[in-house]
Amino acid sequence: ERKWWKEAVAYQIYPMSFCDSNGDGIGDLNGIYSKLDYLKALGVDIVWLSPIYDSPNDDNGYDIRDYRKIHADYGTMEDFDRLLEGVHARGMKLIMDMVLNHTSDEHPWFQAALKDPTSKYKDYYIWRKGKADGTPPNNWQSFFSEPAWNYYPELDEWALHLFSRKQMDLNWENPELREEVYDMLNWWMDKGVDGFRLDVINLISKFEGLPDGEEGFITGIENYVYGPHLHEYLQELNRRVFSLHDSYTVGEGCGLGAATQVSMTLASRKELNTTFCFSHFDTPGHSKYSTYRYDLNYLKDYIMKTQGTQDADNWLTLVFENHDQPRFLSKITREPGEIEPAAKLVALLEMTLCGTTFIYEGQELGMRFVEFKHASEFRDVEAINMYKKLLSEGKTEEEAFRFVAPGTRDQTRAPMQWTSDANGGFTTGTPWLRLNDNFDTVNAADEEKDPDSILNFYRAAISQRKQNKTLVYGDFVPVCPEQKDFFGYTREDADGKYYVEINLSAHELERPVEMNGTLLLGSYGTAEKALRPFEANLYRLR
Ligand code: GLO
Repeated sequence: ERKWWKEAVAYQIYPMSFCDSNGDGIGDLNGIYSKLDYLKALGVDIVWLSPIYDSPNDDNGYDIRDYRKIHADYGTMEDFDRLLEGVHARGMKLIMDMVLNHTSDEHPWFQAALKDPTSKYKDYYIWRKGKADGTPPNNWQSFFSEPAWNYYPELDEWALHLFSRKQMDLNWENPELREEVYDMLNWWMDKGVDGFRLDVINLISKFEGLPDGEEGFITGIENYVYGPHLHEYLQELNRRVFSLHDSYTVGEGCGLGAATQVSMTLASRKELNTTFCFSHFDTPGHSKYSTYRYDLNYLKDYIMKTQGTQDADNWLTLVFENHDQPRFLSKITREPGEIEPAAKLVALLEMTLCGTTFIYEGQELGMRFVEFKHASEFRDVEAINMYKKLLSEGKTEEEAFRFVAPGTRDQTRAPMQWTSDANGGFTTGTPWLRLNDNFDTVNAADEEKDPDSILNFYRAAISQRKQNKTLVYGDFVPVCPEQKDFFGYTREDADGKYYVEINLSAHELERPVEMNGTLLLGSYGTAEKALRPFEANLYRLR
C-alpha cells in the first residue's frame, strides 16, 4: 500500500548546530525557519527535529524537563508554531523527537517523587532498595560509562538511569504514567505535528525483578533491550495516539538486529511504521571509535539481506548518518580525491533503494570528520564520561583523547557549514562546539553554485526518486551479486525498470555486465569504459 511516508525523504536537524539567528552561539527555531527554502530546494519531505523541549541539557535535550515547553535557547512556542506553519506551507511535514524511556531528574514528576515519597509520582520511576552491603540494587551499567543507579539518601533508595545520571528511567508498568504520555503526545499531534522519532523506544520494558546482567560492554542490557511488555506498550501507543492521526513513526531500536526490529514494524501488528537499524554503520570487529577504511562490500551484503525483508507488511528505513555516529563518509575514505565520488555513491544508493530515506544535516554537503585538538573541546556527556573513565583506568590524557576523538558524538554535532564566512555562517557569536576547519571549502553557499557539487548531486538524486516512484516501490533484483567490489541492481515494476551500477572500491573496475539503458545520473557526469573509483550510475532501462 502506497503511503506518503514511504516515499518521503526525511532530514534530521540537530537544532543546537543547525543555524543560530540571535548570535548566542546556539542554533534556534528561527534559524531553522530561515533555512526552510533550502530544505525544500533539496527535496526534503519530512523535517525531524532532535529534542527542542525545555531541558537542563545534560544530554543536549534528550533529558526533558518539560515536554510541553520549548527550550529558551531555541525560542518560544510562538516560534515553534510559526516554524510548523512554515514547514506545512512548503508542503513538508514535521516530526518531533520524543524521549519516552526517561526524563530529566529535574522533571517535576521526579522532583515530586523526591520531595514526597507517598506521592503518585514516585512510581513513575524505577526505585529499588540497595543491597545489604550498601551497593546498588543490581550490577547494571549505563550507556554512558557509569553505574545505572543513583542513590537518594532522603529516600534511602536507588533510582534507575540507563543513560546519564540526570536521565531517570520511567516506569512504563504504571498505567497512570502511560496515560500522561499519551495525553502529551496527543497534545503535540493536535498542534499539528506529523509524527515522532522515538528515542531508544525498545528499552521501555524491563524484565521483572531487574536481575543482574552478564558482565559485558553494557552490563544488564539483555534485561531490557527487548523486554516482555514491549509489544504491548507499542500497541497501546499506536491505539491511543498514532492511529488517531495521519502520523508517521520511526523508532530507534537500540542494540537490536534488523530481524527483531521487523517485529515492531509489521503493519498487521499495529505498532510502529518503521525503525532504524544501525548494524551497517561499522563492519564487524569495529566500533564507532575505530578509525579504519570501511569495506563497502559489507554494506552491499547488508543491503541485499535487508532489502529482501521488504514486503507488503513491512517497510524499511535508509540511514547512514545521525547525531550519535561519526560521519559515514569519512569511514569510507579520507583521501581527498575519493571523497566526492564516495559521497555521491552514498547519495545514489539512498535514493534508489526501498525505504524511507534519512539525511542527517550536512551529509548532503559532504561534511566529514572533525580534527579535534584536545579533550576540552568535547561537549558530549558520553564522550566526557568515557574520557574520564579511561583516565581512571590509568590511560594517559593523550591516550584517552586519541581513543575518544574519532567516535565522540561531537563529530556529527559540529555546526552546519553554510558559507565560507566566519564560523561557517552558523553564528555571529561564539559557537557552542567547534566547527570543522574546512568550512571555507565545504559549505552550502559554494556548493549551490557548483553544478558538480555533492549538494547538487543530492538534489538530482532526490529528484530522480520523486519523479520515478519505481525507485521507491519497484522490485529489487541484484545483478552479478557474486562480483566483489561491484554492486548492481535493478528496480522494476509496471511503470518502468531502472538499473544502478556501483564500483565499491577505490580502484578502476571492469563492468561485469553491460546494460542497454539511458544514463539518468552519474557521479562522474558521464559513463566511460571502466568504472572509476566509487563510481555510481543510475540508468533507465525502460
Ligand atoms: C541514541 C540517542 C542519543 C541519546 C540517548 C538518550 O541512542 O539518539 O542521542 O543520548 O538515546 O536519550
